[in-house]
Amino acid sequence: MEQTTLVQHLQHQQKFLGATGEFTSLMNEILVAAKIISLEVNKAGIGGNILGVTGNINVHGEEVQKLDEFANSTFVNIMGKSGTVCAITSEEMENPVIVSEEKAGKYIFMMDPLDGSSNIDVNVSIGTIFSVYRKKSSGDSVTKDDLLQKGANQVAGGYIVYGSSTMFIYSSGSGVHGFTLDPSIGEFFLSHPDMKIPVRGNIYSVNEGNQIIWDDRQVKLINYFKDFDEKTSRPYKGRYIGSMVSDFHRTLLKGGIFMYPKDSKNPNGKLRFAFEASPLAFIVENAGGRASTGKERILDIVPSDIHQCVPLYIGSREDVKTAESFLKD
Ligand code: P6P
Repeated sequence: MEQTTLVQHLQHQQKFLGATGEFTSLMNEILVAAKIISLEVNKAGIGGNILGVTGNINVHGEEVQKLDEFANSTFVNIMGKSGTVCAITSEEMENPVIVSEEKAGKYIFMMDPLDGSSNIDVNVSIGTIFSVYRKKSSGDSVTKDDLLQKGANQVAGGYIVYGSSTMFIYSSGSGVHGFTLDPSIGEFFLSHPDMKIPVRGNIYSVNEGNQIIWDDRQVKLINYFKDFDEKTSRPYKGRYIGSMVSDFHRTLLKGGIFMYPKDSKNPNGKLRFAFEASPLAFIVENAGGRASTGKERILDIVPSDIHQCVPLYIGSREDVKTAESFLKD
């Protein structure tokens, strides 16, 4: 069977765009890091001491797992030497890494290096989420505005899910495409061309353990999904893995809605705009879906801080619109 690699796919996508190849090279370096991390994730628990916590706390007050740090340093080293990026921001790093001028390229790389890492020790799928932007400012130095760009400015958004198979899903604005790693030869091949999310699903995904700290509108919305109504396929099924990449991947494939609402503990939500909400919003919109804070389109947001959090409603277009009808003023 004819197999298509990511590089072949990107070259076909860009052949009329006069691309310089720098973007293709950047994306290929992401795959190199993904293969290295996939190997570590899949042998975690066998020998080595890669499981467990480092004893450090990240900027969000969360325990840093050893694999978090491994994933972060793997991406920083590989992307930093790729010659394609001038800055790297990460959920695991308070401040950006600015690449030295002789190694710098024209892109900015933002990532959650290993999302869902609290699930590592219980063998639940985890993932990497990333965004690529162009440096906007002229001159050699990277400015604050370069790092705090509107979500819609993304050149590409994507994620890698380290699960029963390792998959790489991305969009560069021309559809959403999935590649699956063939571990026997260490290459990713196109397995899910031009992915589209169902217009409406029948699954809602949220941590209902937070119900006591939600506002009334959110409680009413969840009760709507649980009510009986044959016309709108309700009650919906409840599914929540607690690893966003896995919950999102299921939503992309099967439809429905994933939610992480604001609550009295997290008045701006828990998920990070730059490293979680924005890249997945870019993907879901390119697959025909919708992503909002409940009031505002995620991709219209211009963040004020690289670690800014936002409430997130993401998935099938009609299901997110239903959520907005309960949440908008
Ligand atoms: P909670 C993992 O830490 C994460 O950032 C996402 O992967 C996941 O969706 C969410 O937090 C889970 O949060 O509060 O439900 O445990």
